[in-house]
Formats: sequence, C-alpha cells, structure tokens
Amino acid sequence: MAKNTYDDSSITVLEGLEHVRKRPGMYIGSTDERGLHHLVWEIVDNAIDEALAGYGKEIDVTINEDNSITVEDNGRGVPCGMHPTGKNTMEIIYTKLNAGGKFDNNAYKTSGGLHGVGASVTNALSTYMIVTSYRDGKIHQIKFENGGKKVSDVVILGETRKTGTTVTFKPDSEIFSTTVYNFDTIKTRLRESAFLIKNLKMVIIDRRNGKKEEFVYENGISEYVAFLTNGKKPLHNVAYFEGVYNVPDVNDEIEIEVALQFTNDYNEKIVSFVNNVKTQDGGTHETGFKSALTKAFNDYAHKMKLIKDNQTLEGADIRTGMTAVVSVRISEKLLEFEGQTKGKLGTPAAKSAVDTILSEKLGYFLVENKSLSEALVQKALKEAEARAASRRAREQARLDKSQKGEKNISAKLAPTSEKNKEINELYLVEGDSAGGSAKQGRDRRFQAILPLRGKVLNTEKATLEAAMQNEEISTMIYTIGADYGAKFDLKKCNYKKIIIMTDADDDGAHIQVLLLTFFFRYMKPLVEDGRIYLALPPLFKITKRGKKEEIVYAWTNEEKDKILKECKCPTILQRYKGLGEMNAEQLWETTMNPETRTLVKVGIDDEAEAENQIEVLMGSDSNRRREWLENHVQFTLEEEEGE
Ligand code: 2B7
Repeated sequence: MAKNTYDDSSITVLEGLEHVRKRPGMYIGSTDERGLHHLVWEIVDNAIDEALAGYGKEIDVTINEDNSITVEDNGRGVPCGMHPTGKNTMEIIYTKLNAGGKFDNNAYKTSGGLHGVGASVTNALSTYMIVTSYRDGKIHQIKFENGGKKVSDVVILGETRKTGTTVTFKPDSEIFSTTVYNFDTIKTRLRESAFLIKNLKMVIIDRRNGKKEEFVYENGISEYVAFLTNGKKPLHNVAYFEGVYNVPDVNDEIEIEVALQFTNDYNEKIVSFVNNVKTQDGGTHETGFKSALTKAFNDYAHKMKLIKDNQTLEGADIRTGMTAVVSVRISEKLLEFEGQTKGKLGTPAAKSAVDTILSEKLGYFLVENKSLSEALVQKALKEAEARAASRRAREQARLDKSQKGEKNISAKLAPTSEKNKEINELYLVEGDSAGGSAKQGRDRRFQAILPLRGKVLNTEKATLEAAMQNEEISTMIYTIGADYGAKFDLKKCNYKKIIIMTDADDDGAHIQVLLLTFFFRYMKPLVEDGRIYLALPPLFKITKRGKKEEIVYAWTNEEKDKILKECKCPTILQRYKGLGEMNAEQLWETTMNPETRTLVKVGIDDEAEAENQIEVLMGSDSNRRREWLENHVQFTLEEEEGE
C-alpha cells in the first residue's frame, strides 16, 4: 500500500460514522426509544460474544445518573496493539463500521447476520464514548466525542491485575427523540441472555434510583421455561433436550436445545432463538420443533393404542397449554433470515436438526414418562373434542333460533361495512339496549358491535367443553376469527381493537373481569399485543342552561364538581346508571368517537402475578379468594354523592 494509507483511511472512517449520523435508521432501525436501547445491545453483544468464546463470566450494565451507559465485562480485554493500518486496534474497532469479522474467531456470533452493526455505530451516535481495556497488566484507554471523533490516541492509565473491557457512552440527544433509558427494557434483555447462556451472570444497576438486579442460571433454558410458566399449574417438571446435528454434505454442525413444560391452561407459547438472538417470527427451527412434537406424540399414541390407527392428533391440540424455548446455534455461513424484519430463520438444515434430534429424544421421554404421556394424549383428544363441540354449538344455536324465528347471537353482530383488519374495532357491549344505541351511534365503516346478554361465563371455573359450548364464548371466538389456544393466530384477528363496553357499576366491572379472564386464558396474544381495551363511559351528564343550552360530561366526581363550581348558569346534573341511559348520539360522542373517547389499554405487567390473581380471584377456591381479598383490599366507606 502507498505511504498515505493512513490519511486515506482516516477520511473513509469519518465518512462512515458521518453516514451513520446522517441516516441512523439504516443502522439501528429507528431513533426512538427502541433505537436508543439498540446502542446498548451493540455493546453488550460484544461482551456476550467474548463470554461465549470462553472468556469472562459476568457482564454489568449500569444506567448512570445522566442516562449514559457503562458496560463492563471480565473477558480478555479489547486488543490494544498496533493494527496493520498503523492505528491502534481499539481505535479501529470503535470507529470502523463492521470492524467485527476481522477480530472475532468464535463460531456462533451473537448478533451475526441479524441486526449486528458493531460498536462503532454506538460511538457514532454518542456525544462521548470511553473505552478501557484491562489487558497485559495495563489499563489502556481511548476517548471519543461528538459522534466518534477521537479525542486523543490510546493512553496507558496505569497497571492492573485484572482483564476485561469497560465501555461508557452517552447517546446524542440531537439524534434520539428520547435519551432516557428504561430499566425494565434492559433488565428483560439481560435476563433473557442469562437464561440462554448457562452460568453467565448479568447485572443491571440503575444509578438514577439505586435499583439493582442480577441474573445467573445454571440450568439455562429449563429455568427460562419455569420462569415463563411460573404461576400456572404445571403437569410435570420441565423437560430438557439437547443435541448436535451434523449437517449432511457440508462440514458443519448445528447445536440445539429445547426445554418444555405443559400446564393446565389453554395457551401455547414458543419462544425461539438463533445464536442467542430471539427469532420473533419463528422459522425453520420452530417448524422442526412442531413437526417432531406432533410425530412423537402420534407415534406414542398409536403404539400404546390410545388412538385408532386411522386417527391422528393435531399439532395444535397437542401444543395446548405448552410453553417451550427452542434455542439453536448455527455457524455464520449457514445463517439465513427471512421476512421484512429478518426475524425469521430460513436455514433449511435447522428444521432437520431440531426435528431429527427431538423426534428421537422426545420419543424416549414419552416412553419413560408413561402416565404423563397418556394424560397429555388425553388432553389433546379433549381439546379436539372441545373444538368440534364449539363448532356444533354454534351451528345448533343458529338452527334452533332460526326455527323459533329468533335472532341468534352471531346474527346480533353488527359487522363493519369495510373489511380492514388494521383499523376495525369490535365493541363487546353489555346488554341489548346499550347494544342498540351502540349500533346506531357507531361509525359503521370500522366499528362492529356484539351485544352480550347478561353475565359472561367464568372461564376460570368452567371446563373446556362447557366453555366451548357456551354461545357467547363460541361467538366471540368466531367473530374475532383467530381461533383460540394453541391454534390462535394473531394474523387472522379481524380487529385492531377489541373494546369492552360495560356500565360503570359493579355488574359492569364483573363482566369486564370475566371477559378479561377469557381473553387471558384463551387468547393471550391479544392481550400481549395490546388489542384489548376498556371503554370508559362518563359518570355524569351536566346540562348547562345558559342562553344556549350546552351539554358536558364528567368522568369523575372531581371533574363534575369543578364543572358545577365554574358554571355561572343553572345546571341539571344527571348521574348515568348505565349505558342504556345514553342515546346513540351521546354514546358516540362520549365513548365511541376515537377523537373524544377515553380507552384503557389492558396489558400484563407481571405475567406470574397475573396468573396468580386470575386463579385466586376467578377460580373455585373461595378460601384463597377470601384470604387474598382480606390481605389486599382495604374496604373503605366512600361517601356517596348526592344525585
Ligand atoms: C468484534 C470485536 C468487537 N474483542 C476482541 C477480544 C476481546 C473482546 C473484544 C470485548 C463490551 C463492553 C464491556 C479477542 C471484538 C473485539 O477481539 S470486545 N472483548 N468486550 C466488549 O466489547 N465488551 C479478544 C482475541 C484475543 N483477545 C481479545
């Protein structure tokens, strides 16, 4: 190379990082909260790769008071010798885009092939970055500022006996719409990595408030599954399978790990990973997993004569109530991703790998655990029956009612006039009269109304068969159009929002809870995806009788008092006892018009806690319920407002 290489390359380096600043979205997806956290993942992934290479057991992430981040590992320390370009290797790693490849030598890179863009991107989008390498007995440090501009060359700060790397950076507020880090987001991600890499200790410290949490799991994904099913009633201890698959025709192998557990509920949850990165949309490894599961159960059921030769168990029926984690490790050269967000594994050999290894090992497992296996086969059969019963019940109800000339409940559905799953809303409305007003008041283009009669079935107490034969329940499943349990498919859901609209009284609250229980038990992804809402009808209507009559609404006592106090003219106060007291126009204006209504989005803060509360509050053990209420609810007498 010519003598002026140094100058030439320093110019391209600058251009590289400047391009990152110009088009951050191209490198980190977005400049919102997600992008902000991406900066952390880039740095942490390098520390994880170092641990995977066999160096370092602990990674600490600190959110500093000023929302800068410090990541620390105890690996070998970033190399800090001279690079052939004449620059220090530390400088290259943090200023050159995708400097990766040249330095790493582990087979399965954490972020390889996925979104991994390298630590230099974090540097480019930070107001400063300080990298310290503890290596060869010395402390080496380099500093950057203003989007990756080197402050000075690597300096030796002193001697040390430890090894490892520390990186501190502060995201640039000119790039990001927010620069406030979220403890829970980082915590969840670190915990996930700790589950995937046995014995790796992950620590998060929040200097803004002194919070600190540590995660380390010697049983890896088995503990992950136990964590996910915590609070549910498990039917057995977590089962764990692992193996190495030799990929035919190429000199390469795929490592697989699967952990699974069945519980007595109706949801299916499969979480999958490739090289420790979550595959949001599944892919070939998940396909291989499902295929092995279906095969192994059918083989077993046939062999043990639990089903007839010509009968088969359907995969979704088997998977009902199952929680599984599938983790595969694949070399970079076999990695293929699909889909717009690259969240789906495409590598064909990954299907064979999981399918082959799991078919064999699960086959042994089923034979070794006969009573469990038989119970699971019976559970799958029951599931199939319930599905058929649900179909029959809907059909029968339709026939019965059409004979009597009555309208069947699905006929009570007022559908939307336009078919657009991306915006359509389904209102589940308590009672026929409110249903009538809602039908009149709605915007029929995108709002569908399903009136529900009386109390909804308590799905926590009812058997699966009873639930599926219940007209309201089966109609909701049918109307939503995405099936339930293991067969539930969010993509098929006909509505963007499902809105529960009840009276603002005790009965209304009860119906809300019953419906939420149903969604939580049978269609949990709807809740997780944030599609379930509660409508908030106003409590008061205030008619101001000034020169011109004006009607205003209040949602709380405070609001009402304020309106009454501030109004200079006579008023008429009406307390709404139910939705039925509102006419169509009022219902639209206060509760259904997207411009003026208030909706509460239902979410799950703490999965295990939610499980437990539903079981205690909705289940059949009245002692536990009483105990919980005594410990958690303070009964106070609230002064009833004059009407
Ligand atoms: C692909 C690049 C980024 N790297 C090494 C070696 C160790 C090492 C790193 C690191 C994040 C925050 C604390 C390899 C790899 C660069 O080459 S990066 N440790 N930790 C890290 O970034 N932590 C390495 C071979 C021999 N000796 C050291």
